[in-house]
Order: sequence, then C-alpha cells, then structure tokens
Amino acid sequence: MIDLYTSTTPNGRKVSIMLEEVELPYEVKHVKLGKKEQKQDWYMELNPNGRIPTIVDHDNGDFAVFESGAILIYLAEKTGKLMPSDVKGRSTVIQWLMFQKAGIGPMQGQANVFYRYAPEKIQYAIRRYQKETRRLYEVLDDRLKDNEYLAGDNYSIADIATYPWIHVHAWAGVEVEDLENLSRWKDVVGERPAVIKGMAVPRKPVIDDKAAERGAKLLI
Ligand SMILES: N[C@@H](CCC(=O)N[C@@H](CS)C(=O)NCC(=O)O)C(=O)O
Repeated sequence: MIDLYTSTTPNGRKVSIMLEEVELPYEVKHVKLGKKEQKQDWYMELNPNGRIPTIVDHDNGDFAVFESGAILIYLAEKTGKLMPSDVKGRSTVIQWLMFQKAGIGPMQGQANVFYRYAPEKIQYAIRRYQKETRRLYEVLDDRLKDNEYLAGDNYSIADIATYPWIHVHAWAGVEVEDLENLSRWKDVVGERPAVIKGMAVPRKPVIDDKAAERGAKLLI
C-alpha cells in the first residue's frame, strides 16, 4: 500500500492520476495547506521541502519520495509502466517532464500568484508570467503538431505531469482555445478514466472567480 500526501493542486493531482493509471492501491492523506500541515515536523521528516505531494511506499520499507517529478519516475520504474526503458525513449520522456517541472509549473504558479492573490495588482509581473506561460504552451502546441503525446506516440508520465496544469490554465488567465494541438491533446488526456479519477483527488478542482473572491487560494 502507498500513502499519498496530497492536496487540491496540480502537483498533487499528477500523482493521484499516476496511481490510478498504474492501478496501485493507495490511501489519500489530505494535507490541509491552509492549516500549514505541510510545515509540521512529522511531515517535514517525509518531505524536507514542506510541500505536497509526497508518497510513502509501505511495500518498499516505508520509503518516502518527495518532488512530484521524482515520484512519477519512481512509480514508472516500480511498475515498468508509462516510461520506456530504452535510452532515447526514456530521455525524451524526461525532457518533457523536466520542461513541465522547470518551466510550466514555476511560471504558471507565478502567474497565479500575481493574477489571483497578490494584494497589489502589479501589471508588469502579471504580464511577464502570463506571457511566459503562454510561450511555453506554444512550445507544447508545436510539439503536439506532429506527435500524439508529448514524448511521441505513447502516453507517458510527461503527459501526466503536464495535464493538471493545462487543465487550470484559466486560473492563471492564459488562453489555450486557439492552440489547436494543445486543445486536442487536453481533450484526449482529460477523457482517460484514470485522469478523471485522479483529478478528483482529494476533490474536484474549483477554478471559478467566486472561489477567488472567497480567498480560496489553493483550490485549483
Ligand atoms: N517542486 C515541487 C513543488 C511542490 C509545491 O509547490 N507544492 C505546493 C502545492 S502545488 C505546496 O505544497 N504549497 C504549500 C506551501 O508552499 O507551503 C513538486 O513538484 O513536488
């Protein structure tokens, strides 16, 4: 059994989608970010960064893994699923996984902060992060012109890492509707039964403006 420490955010949902895809049994432990549970000592022992997600694999000596990308690689290697084992295929998956981890996640995260939560509306910062997020989306769109999935013909952990972020594009105020290939990919991935289930853990995303008004900072 695997314990999944998660919350209602895209980084957490990457892991619930993965666990659903590979059909490993897991128990959801909802970490209440608003109550700063992720900073408590017991949690920091599992994840020294004090953030979600984290897994603890009780079938492997209670091994704890933090960082969403590292968790996806661990689960892919544990199950032999969703990442090829040949050097080039593996590298291609990791390149697109890193692109999400180092680009889309941080830039879209900052777009969210300045567009939704910052007490002052700093137009320079809003524009900068929305523009960079949109540029990264265009890179994805171009990649998906000749490829069904990010790493080529096969669905992989690169798609799993990217989907929950694209799903909440509107929360960052960045459009995708005119990006034909990205929109096609978003629909195809979003219809997978494991993705539908994983996205509802620990509960379905709330991405409307009313949530923002209520100050629901981490409900995406
Ligand atoms: N690089 C980390 C980022 C994790 C992260 O930023 N988690 C956010 C939610 S998406 C969090 O725990 N925020 C609460 C906090 O910063 O205290 C990963 O991919 O696992």
